[in-house]
Amino acid sequence: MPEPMTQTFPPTFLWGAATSAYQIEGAVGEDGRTPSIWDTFSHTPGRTAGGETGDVAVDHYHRYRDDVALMAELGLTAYRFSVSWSRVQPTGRGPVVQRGLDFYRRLVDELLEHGIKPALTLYHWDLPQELEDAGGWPERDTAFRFAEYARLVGEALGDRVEQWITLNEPWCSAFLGYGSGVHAPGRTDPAASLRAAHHLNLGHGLAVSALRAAMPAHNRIAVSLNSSVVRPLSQDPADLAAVRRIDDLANGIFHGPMLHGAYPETLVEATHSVTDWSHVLDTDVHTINAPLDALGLNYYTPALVSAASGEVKGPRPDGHGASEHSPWPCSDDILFHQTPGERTEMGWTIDPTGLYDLITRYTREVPGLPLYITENGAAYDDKPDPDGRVHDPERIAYLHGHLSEVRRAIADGADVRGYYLWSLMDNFEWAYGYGKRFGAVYVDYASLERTPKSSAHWYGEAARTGVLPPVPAV
Ligand code: IFM
Repeated sequence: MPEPMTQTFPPTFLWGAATSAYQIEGAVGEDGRTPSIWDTFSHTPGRTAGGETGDVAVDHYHRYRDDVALMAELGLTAYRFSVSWSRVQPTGRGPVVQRGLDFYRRLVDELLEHGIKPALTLYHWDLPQELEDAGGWPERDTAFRFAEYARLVGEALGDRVEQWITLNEPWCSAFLGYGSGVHAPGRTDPAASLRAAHHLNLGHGLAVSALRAAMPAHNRIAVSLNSSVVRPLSQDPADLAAVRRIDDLANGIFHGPMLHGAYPETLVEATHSVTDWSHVLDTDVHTINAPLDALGLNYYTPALVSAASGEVKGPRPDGHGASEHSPWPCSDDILFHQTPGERTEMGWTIDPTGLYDLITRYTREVPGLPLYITENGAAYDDKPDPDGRVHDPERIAYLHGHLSEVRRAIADGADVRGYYLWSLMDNFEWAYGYGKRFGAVYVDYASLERTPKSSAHWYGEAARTGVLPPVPAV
């Protein structure tokens, strides 16, 4: 029986997969690359599960041709990857290393030859270590270094890449990197995390202008935000106020200046005990508010919060890793709760309606700005069968549920132009090491052999037909 029309996507819809440099490339010491903060962090005892690092990762640096061929075989029409800053501009300043850029030229050419549209992310968390040694994102100069790097990459690849993304999930860079310390560089200073957030914003705005000056005018520039869907535990005014605070710290702090030209006043008030915001200079917000061509949304799970009654001590789980230090500045009076329902291997509750809510929120807030789902996916404990095949019906159900919500939002008027599954293949999941498998393609970490899981075939069929195939019975 044919699927209902509601499962049919627009013919121009992009069916992509996403990855990032440090999570897949390996080859950390080759062709002039120098350490990024993630090399330093992962090599620091106790920072990642089992002391695992991205030294080899899934060796994409050497296997990119096969990986692109596999994407094409599956039927994907788009691929989102990130550039390793310390591979193309090792110290974070000065001239580029052509050998580093050549890798991305070859990758992009290979994608184009296979009819796959590249989407290039400039920064997916791997700051050159020398820039961290000079102060990192809490330092204003890092924003200017980022813009310079953006210009260099724009000049080199702007002729063949049309879709550009400045930052991936700046919330994680600022608040997991400098607040809770579960991500590189592992600092735990609330004031530094707020300064980092501003300088990431400023770097984004400066990079947009630098890219526009360096690239053909038809190229499209976006940012990928992991905008949280924050829900209240109850309708109690104190819980609703908790939602507003977390929404400011998760979302408003980025989309405020980027999309609306101002930081939320409530954010500035709520954080006055750790910063007076004097690091924000008069013209900064105007710079950050550079017009965009699209917005990338990354979504995994919603947050459920309430006001804490009584004194709260110790770490409170918010789904972002275990730390004695909260990534949420000035929010010790707020509790995070586990949303009821089935969970993925990350412990993240599966709630596709959150994706619909996110899309419709931005459709309302920035009407006319095209949206892309630049990440969505799930980790499961996938294992090959004795016949070598990898069946992951849970991931198929997850993808079906979320893509159905994307389709529903489109039917309700949202301009969603594409979807990038996280992730193309199993890879280095940051502080969790290789223990969490997000891939549609299984990677045997001993042999580095790739095996498409059943979800890869399911997703490939969706990409080839533009229609969501049914979910197979388990
Ligand atoms: O693996 C990460 C990715 O690097 C950024 N977004 C979330 C993914 C899953 O945790």
